[in-house]
Amino acid sequence: MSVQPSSLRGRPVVALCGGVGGAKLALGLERLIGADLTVIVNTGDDFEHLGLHVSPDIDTVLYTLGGLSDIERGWGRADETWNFMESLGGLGGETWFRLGDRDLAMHVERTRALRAGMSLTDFTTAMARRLGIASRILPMSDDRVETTVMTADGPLPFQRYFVGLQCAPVVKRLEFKNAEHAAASDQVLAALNNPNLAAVIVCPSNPYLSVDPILAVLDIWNALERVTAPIVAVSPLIGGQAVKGPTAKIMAELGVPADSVAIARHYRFIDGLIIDETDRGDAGKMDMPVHVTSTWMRSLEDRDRLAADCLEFAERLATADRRKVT
Ligand code: FO1
Repeated sequence: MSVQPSSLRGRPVVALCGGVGGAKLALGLERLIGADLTVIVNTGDDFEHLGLHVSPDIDTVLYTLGGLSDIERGWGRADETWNFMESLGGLGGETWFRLGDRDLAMHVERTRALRAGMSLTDFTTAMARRLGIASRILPMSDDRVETTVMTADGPLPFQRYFVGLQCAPVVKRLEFKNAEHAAASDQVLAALNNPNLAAVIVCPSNPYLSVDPILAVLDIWNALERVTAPIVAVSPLIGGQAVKGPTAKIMAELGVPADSVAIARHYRFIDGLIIDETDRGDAGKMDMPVHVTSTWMRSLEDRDRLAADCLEFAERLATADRRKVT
């Protein structure tokens, strides 16, 4: 496994994370620094489905770090069976959003806990502990924030757009309903306000669908503005394409070039960007320090190596007067 840079050892790190792509890096960070890591997860995708509270990105992070995830799909649990879905379909129920038999247990238990008055933060913390995860996994807020995709065909709730319509409608803009009123939890604020904080890592999640909802929570944005530790993002694009998901399609629809330069402009609050070797030619076009490495996480070793790269880059930014570093 990769080695953590010496000056950061034992110091806390915060990662901002969406679902599948981001969780891969969160796993590398968890393996590298364990209990020193806090992952703040997007909950703009959460919705009530079949009477259950579903938190897709939180579950993706929990299953990935807990070693239960389906590597191929990226979401849901490994060794899944679909008896519930098949039976539901047979009864004429809704099957457009698939809940596997094993996964169902999480949604049932979460719904029961929330209805009994437990916060999403406490529930997620309890599940992380149960799954043997050393890092803290925190929802961005315990208040509901609803990502709504404003499309050429009208407004769509996130999962209707993402799963139901397979991201086909043309995106005009995104709305994060209630984000300005949603409070960050005490745990999220404590992690970001920690004076010993070594780095904030923005995982290679979709900036528009998965990271922006986190930034739209005013408490989090304000806390990030006060952070003095380096804030480093990993571009989700490799050669103008995301490894998975609609990032490039959405950028094109929003009239933004699908490249790392646009990602750097979008993340105006960061101190440095990590881009893939394929995009090395973009490094000189950005007015911020850039680190070029392989960002494609195919193996566990790739996740470990990119996690170590993020921390090393943050360490260099903290000590090297934030000059251009490639
Ligand atoms: N993604 C799909 O493409 N199809 C599904 O049927 C689906 C079901 C699902 C159930 C639970 C869960 O935690 C995630 C699920 N996802 C599914 C993934 C999810 O829609 C997306 O990965 C995120 O919301 C985007 O980050």
